[in-house]
Amino acid sequence: MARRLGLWWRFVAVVLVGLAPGLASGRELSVADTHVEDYPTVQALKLMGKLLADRSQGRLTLKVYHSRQLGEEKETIRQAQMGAVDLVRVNLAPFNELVPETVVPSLPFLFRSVQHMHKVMDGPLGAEILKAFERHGLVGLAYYDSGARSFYTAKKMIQQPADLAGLRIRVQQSPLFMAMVEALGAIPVPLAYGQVQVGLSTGVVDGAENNIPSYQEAGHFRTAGYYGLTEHTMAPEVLAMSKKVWDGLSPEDQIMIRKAAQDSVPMMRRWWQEREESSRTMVVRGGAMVEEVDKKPFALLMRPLYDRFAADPDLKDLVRRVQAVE
Ligand code: GTR
Repeated sequence: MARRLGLWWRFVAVVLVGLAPGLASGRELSVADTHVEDYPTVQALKLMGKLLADRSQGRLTLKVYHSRQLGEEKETIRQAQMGAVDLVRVNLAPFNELVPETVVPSLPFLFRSVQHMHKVMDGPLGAEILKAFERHGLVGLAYYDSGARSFYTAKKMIQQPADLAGLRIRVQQSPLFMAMVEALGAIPVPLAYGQVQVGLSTGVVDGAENNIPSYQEAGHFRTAGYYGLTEHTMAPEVLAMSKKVWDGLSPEDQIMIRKAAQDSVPMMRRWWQEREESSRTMVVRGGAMVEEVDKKPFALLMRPLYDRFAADPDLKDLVRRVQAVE
């Protein structure tokens, strides 16, 4: 009898050990971000991971691959489409060719203020643009702040469009961004983010455009010390998931993931504001000059891009609806 019981317990133990990994092992989702670990987007992803782990009792976790560990943005987008990486945090610009709707919030001088941008992107129009990702193998989850992008060069302060004439300006890999620079009389040089610092220090490019936190984080301010606040676009960041992976999840897990992404947004915005201030202080302390600029002549020259890049009636209508948001 005792021997039979002993065998029984041994059987139970083997079955439990066999089941344990299945029970305990949840799902570790991977997410790629180009920025360094202390950057607000990466911090927000870590917060999202914490929310996910807490709410699923450790069954769903997020492994954040920051600092371009999985490659440049365009590569990580392709990886996500294939399901090789589960999520990507990327700026809207590298999506411009793939998801035409992303062109609209990237258009120059579209948003009147950060408040206007938040109102649009937090509302039905932002949701409509996130939904558009699904036709391209991705599921849009949330937007993160990215401030406004401005021009900086190694040679001179950009105060008016004429200052850009003939300069080689690095842009994101987006036809719209190339055209923006062309419209101002400069020569666009599309480069991945990770190549910009070398481009600036070797003189392959004379300048670039970005928000102040990226200008500081990537060290561009050391070589290109003139930053003129043109604030020509406020294209936000986006967090998207591989549709292949998404479709394999239960509806409960899908809801939990979307909610954790969106719940990381308010903190991200606070961190973003703080980072904009601290980065500005750091670049100025590091010797860079940051100056206000009259934006009107820039906006005027870039205006024809609306007809060119939002010629499609649906995109034109989306532009109109964005502008109508009070
Ligand atoms: C940053 C953005 C990155 C990347 C980079 C760039 O502002 O956060 O995702 O798009 O700009 O210029 O490539």
